[in-house]
Amino acid sequence: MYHLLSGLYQQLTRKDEYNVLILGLDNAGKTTLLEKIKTLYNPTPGLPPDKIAPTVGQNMGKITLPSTILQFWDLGGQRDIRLIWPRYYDDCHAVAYVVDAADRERLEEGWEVFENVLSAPQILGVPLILLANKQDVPDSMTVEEIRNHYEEWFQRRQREHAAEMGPVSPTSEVPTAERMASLNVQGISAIEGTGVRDAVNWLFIRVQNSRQRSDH
Ligand SMILES: Nc1nc2c(ncn2[C@@H]2O[C@H](COP(=O)(O)OP(=O)(O)O)[C@@H](O)[C@H]2O)c(=O)[nH]1
Ligand SMILES: [Mg+2]
Repeated sequence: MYHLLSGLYQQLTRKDEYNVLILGLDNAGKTTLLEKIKTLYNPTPGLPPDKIAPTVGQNMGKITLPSTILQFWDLGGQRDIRLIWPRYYDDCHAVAYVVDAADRERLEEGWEVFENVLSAPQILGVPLILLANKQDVPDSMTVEEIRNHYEEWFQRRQREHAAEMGPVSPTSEVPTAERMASLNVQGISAIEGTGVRDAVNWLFIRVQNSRQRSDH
């Protein structure tokens, strides 16, 4: 009887855990975002922005939602730390890619790294949101501008590749092109918290949907 009841209890209180990777260049605002998510969703607040040092290694934060735990992984964004990102791809259920919408100079570098993430086979079927951070900065780029900038960069890169490869275009580019058409871009301010709940909700809904699809 005890086993039956405890089994039932476990069934009713079961929470599925999902790993969400927060990726992007260093200084994009990944750690600030993670701490803001902790502050918004957990009883004990995350670190305030002035206590956040550049990330070496990883930071992790868990939040509890209805029948779900989202586990956010903020991996460092510096060049040599980026080499370890692929080790996390196998166990990842969603990706939030953060760009600094106020730093036009590093946007292209950000797209190159983004493209690298997208081209990983483990990431192909995984829900992905692009976060245009620092919307509170007065001359930061809007969601629309960020999307256009990425599309232009992507098309330019395609043309350069095509020129290098000759008339046969590489088929491996197709999934990326499709993905771009359905790419979800969300404006946020990790410091002020604007847009952060919307982004977390989107991730929550999408990981649940992909669970339902893989259940049968
Ligand atoms: N104005 C503004 N600054 C931000 C925002 N998010 C992060 N920052 C600042 O950007 C810098 C880098 O942030 P951090 O979270 O360490 O970036 P990370 O390297 O991607 O983890 C810090 O000075 C943050 O205070 C934001 O939404 N608005
Ligand atoms: Mg960091």
